[in-house]
Amino acid sequence: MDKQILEKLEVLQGDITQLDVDAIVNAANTSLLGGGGVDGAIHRAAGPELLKECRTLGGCPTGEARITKGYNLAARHVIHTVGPVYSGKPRDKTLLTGCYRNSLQLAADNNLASVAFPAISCGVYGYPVEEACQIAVDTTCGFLKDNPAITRVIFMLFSPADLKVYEDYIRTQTG
Ligand code: AR6
Repeated sequence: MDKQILEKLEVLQGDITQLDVDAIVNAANTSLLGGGGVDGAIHRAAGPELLKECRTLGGCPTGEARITKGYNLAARHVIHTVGPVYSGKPRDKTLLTGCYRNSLQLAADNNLASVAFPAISCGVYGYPVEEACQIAVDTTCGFLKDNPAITRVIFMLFSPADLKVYEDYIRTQTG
């Protein structure tokens, strides 16, 4: 992988709601009306105005993404994407790739330079983090090659174990 592209990636552990970036990505469901996990945390931190705007969007199909303002978050925007429920079928990868690509496309369309992703689908949707990590990193690097205006992509992992998976995979790409 191109070194200049990899230098735009950061892998951190913690709470994505605390990040001061142009957009944080939410691992939502097709209703876009909130839920548990990172979705619940983002809605709590952003405040009720976020749900109000989400109600106007009419949901979002799996693999696609929608953008809202960030309200009480430090992040200026929230990009809501809907990951697949893991089934072990090839379509999982297509859909998860779509989540990353479509989220980054929205960032580019809105002239955003910094974007932070959680491990989409790796919580209640059951995607194995080793597989999801490769999709996240490969899709992001591919997108950044053609979209130099995005200068910083953070992968914000909640657990030390997930952090290590990302760090190890990115290390294999730098060699
Ligand atoms: N910051 C960063 N990562 C987090 C945070 C946080 N504050 N909280 C949880 N995670 P999940 P999914 C991690 O279940 O699998 C919701 O109810 C978590 O440890 O939030 O895509 C939606 O409404 C895991 O690694 O999302 C949907 O119904 C990752 O975020 C459904 O869950 C994703 O876990 C979506 O399921």
